[in-house]
Amino acid sequence: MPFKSDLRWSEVTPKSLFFNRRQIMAGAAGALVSPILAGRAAAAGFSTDEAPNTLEEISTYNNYYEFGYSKEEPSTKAQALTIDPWSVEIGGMVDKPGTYDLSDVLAGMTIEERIYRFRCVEAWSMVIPWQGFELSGLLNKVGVQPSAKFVAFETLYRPEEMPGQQGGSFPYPYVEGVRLDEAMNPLTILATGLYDEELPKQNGAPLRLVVPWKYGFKSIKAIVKITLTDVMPPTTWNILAANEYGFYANVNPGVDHPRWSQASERPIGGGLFAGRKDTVLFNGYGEQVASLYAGQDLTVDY
Ligand SMILES: Nc1nc2c(c(=O)[nH]1)N[C@H]1C(S)=C(S)[C@@H](COP(=O)(O)O)O[C@H]1N2
Ligand SMILES: [Mo]
Repeated sequence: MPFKSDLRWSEVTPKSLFFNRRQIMAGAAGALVSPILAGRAAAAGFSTDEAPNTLEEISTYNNYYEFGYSKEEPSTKAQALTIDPWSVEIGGMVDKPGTYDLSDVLAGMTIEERIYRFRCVEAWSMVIPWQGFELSGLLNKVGVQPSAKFVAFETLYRPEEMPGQQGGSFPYPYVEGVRLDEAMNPLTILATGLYDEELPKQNGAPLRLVVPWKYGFKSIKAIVKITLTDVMPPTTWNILAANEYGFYANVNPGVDHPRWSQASERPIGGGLFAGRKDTVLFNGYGEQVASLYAGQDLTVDY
């Protein structure tokens, strides 16, 4: 039974972890309850009933190369990032292009909790209780033109606050993209929060993509630009190593990374002696998304 309609993180988190989390929250300076949560609606059957990782795990084990290559650096270094004011340039094949203030992006969007499995291409995984809204809601608001086939995303480029962007060989800004039908799938969200709090900066505040059936690198952080286009957009990891990271990046235990197996994964926080678990096609979301790839060879379109 992977899906339940009405579970909240507080119900699926073991009590001990819950209290632990409360203590962490109490100690977190400046943790503000997001006003947009007032409009929260129940997630209609999209959340897993698996126990989420702790806030500490989710916010201290990160991939965010703009703040360093290690898992630990983003949780401290990202705190220097200015996320208010924030605007998102939405353009390309849309009826209402423009530079939208974050509050205009959020206007009319329904913020929901979505407890999703999250699988990194490096073969670790977590369960994360996001708050966010369906990307389709925003795309419908700006009006997608019939010619559009893909949605491209870009992360903030601000080297003075993102030390990883100062020099080096990594091509910034980080860019990502999905096909329009993938973008419109109700599982695809723009996340604004975690555990009923504002999204930590290291997790991509104030706005990051979450596509739970794809490897984590698709879930681009700190989005400042969204472009509707009719050509498959470039994506950062594909630019870096096309034979290792494809455009689709669907979680698939049957298609190994050239340098390691994708057949299993290491759940973060499982403890020293916790075993690996088998990775599931489309990260377990096949019922919702397998039809998007009917007729495609997933070993070619990896
Ligand atoms: N801008 C940006 N977005 C990014 C990354 C990054 O380095 N820069 N890393 C990606 C990778 S590889 C993963 S696994 C996830 C990690 O998200 P998390 O730190 O919230 O778990 O973010 C993705 N989004
Ligand atoms: Mo990743």
